[in-house]
Amino acid sequence: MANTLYDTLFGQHQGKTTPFLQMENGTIITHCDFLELTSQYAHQFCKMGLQPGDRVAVQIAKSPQALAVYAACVQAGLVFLPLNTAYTADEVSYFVENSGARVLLCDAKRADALELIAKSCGAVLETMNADGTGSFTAKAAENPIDFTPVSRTADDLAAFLYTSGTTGRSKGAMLTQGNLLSNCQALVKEWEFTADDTLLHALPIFHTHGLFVATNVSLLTGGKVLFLPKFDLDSLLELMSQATAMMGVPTFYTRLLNDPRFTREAVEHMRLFVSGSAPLLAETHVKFQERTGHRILERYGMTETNMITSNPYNGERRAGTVGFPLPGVEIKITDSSTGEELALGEIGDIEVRGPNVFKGYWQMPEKTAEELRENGFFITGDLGQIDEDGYLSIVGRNKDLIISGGYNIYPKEIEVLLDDKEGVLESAVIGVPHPDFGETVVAILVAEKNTDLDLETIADDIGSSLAKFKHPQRILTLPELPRNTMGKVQKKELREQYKDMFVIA
Ligand code: MLC
Ligand code: AMP
Repeated sequence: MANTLYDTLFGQHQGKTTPFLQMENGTIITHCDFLELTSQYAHQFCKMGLQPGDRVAVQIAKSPQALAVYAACVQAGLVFLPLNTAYTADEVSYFVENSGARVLLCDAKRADALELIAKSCGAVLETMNADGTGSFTAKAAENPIDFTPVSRTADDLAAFLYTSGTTGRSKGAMLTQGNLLSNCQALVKEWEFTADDTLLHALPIFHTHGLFVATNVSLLTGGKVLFLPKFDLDSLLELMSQATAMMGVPTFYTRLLNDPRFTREAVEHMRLFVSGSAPLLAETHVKFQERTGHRILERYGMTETNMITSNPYNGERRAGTVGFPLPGVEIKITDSSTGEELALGEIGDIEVRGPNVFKGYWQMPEKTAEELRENGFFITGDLGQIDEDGYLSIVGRNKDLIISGGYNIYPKEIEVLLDDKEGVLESAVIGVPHPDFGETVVAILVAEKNTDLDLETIADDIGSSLAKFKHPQRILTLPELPRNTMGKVQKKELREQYKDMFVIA
């Protein structure tokens, strides 16, 4: 039996000395170098007693070694579980425990904070630092540089990505080999990626966009990746001339446009700019074209579904829309209350079905059943509309979610912490427009009778258990929250009230 994901993304490059990753300082990691590391890591996981299907949780900086851990998991049939490096120990603890991970890889600087957590969850803690050193890599260095991939089917799990929920509890989205493979195959075709491409990669590799879209597409074609540790405007501008394509969240594009060095000449070699993970303002789209002559290609995806739709590579890339379903993917717009399909042009729930759609949430059959219908359609929680030419537009969300700089933040998770603070009667966390991050977090508190809230202390308290990007940028108080006749808090009203809070005049 084969391991198709491994063979197709990685194994096909066996023995090739072609460049895979080019680091900021010019260092090249060839496909062959990369696969040798991968095999050594796969051996190491086996030595640690891991069996196919076991979860490997990693909270490590973006590096070639970190990427090789992903590849090693695929090769050894393990489930890769990457975690945002901004997560606090409290947050990591939940993921390790919930997933039952057998290993937790982290930076040595975090080892003290995470050692006990790993132990209490029955996971072994090993370190891997931003420069690739660490206890895991040191142990793996003596291992053989080849490893026979463990047999896997398309239905076997390849990764867990945690996505927060409206109840405040994160859910582990189970992604199969088939989900990942079908999606990058579709994208390579749609976006015409070839081995001649050089992708400018400044996204994190703990999310779908940077890992399964950007990296898998490059692995499938054998193209080169300019692998930046993170988004840095200067590096991006410097390396742009060597690239042919870039993928980013809208913040990448607004930041580039705010820099006068970003000119038509600076993008002469580029053939494609892709945007996704958050709404791209039509205004950004237009400004980008005026400045560079390129039309950004906007696509739409989710952790649970990988990529769903894309504007056409050849054909009109329509601002404010996310294009058409990818080959093999079906979408429909349905009535939220009845589930019935709506007519063209009507606004309703976006549902999606196809080989890209995940298997369900780890150990949450009820949650899975709520969102993944028996007929295979997944209810995205996004509201959309399909126009007469077939273009999908996302017009809103049927889920209480804030997307800040491409990171998802679920208000409920913050409200639960705020409501717990002394003197707080209730809270509402909302997203308001932000010039850099698209949206940002604002918390509104109602104090208990005759209580003065110490907002600074509250911010500090909740901050210690939440990743920085989730911290409210402002905390305000109101005598009461607006409610409808059913008693439901009217967040729409609050969002309207505070929509100009961060707008630059
Ligand atoms: C960083 N900070 C953020 C933030 N990122 N705050 C709010 N929202 C964010 N997204 C905060 C840090 O905590 C820090 O706070 C300060 O900003 C500077 O940190 P930084 O690391 O220097 O930030 P910066 O490099 O400017 O990062 C911004 C960014 C980054 C937009 C480049 O967030 C990013 O790479 N986002 C991409 C997210 C992504 O890949 N999403 C894909 C999800 S997949 P302080 O207080 O310490 O100064 C998905 C499916 C799909 O959604 O369709 O793709
Ligand atoms: P995540 O759960 O992190 O995978 O985020 C998925 C969510 O990001 C989707 O449900 C959408 O709400 C949003 N999203 C992704 N791509 C786009 C896009 N191009 N435009 C608007 N929203 C998007």
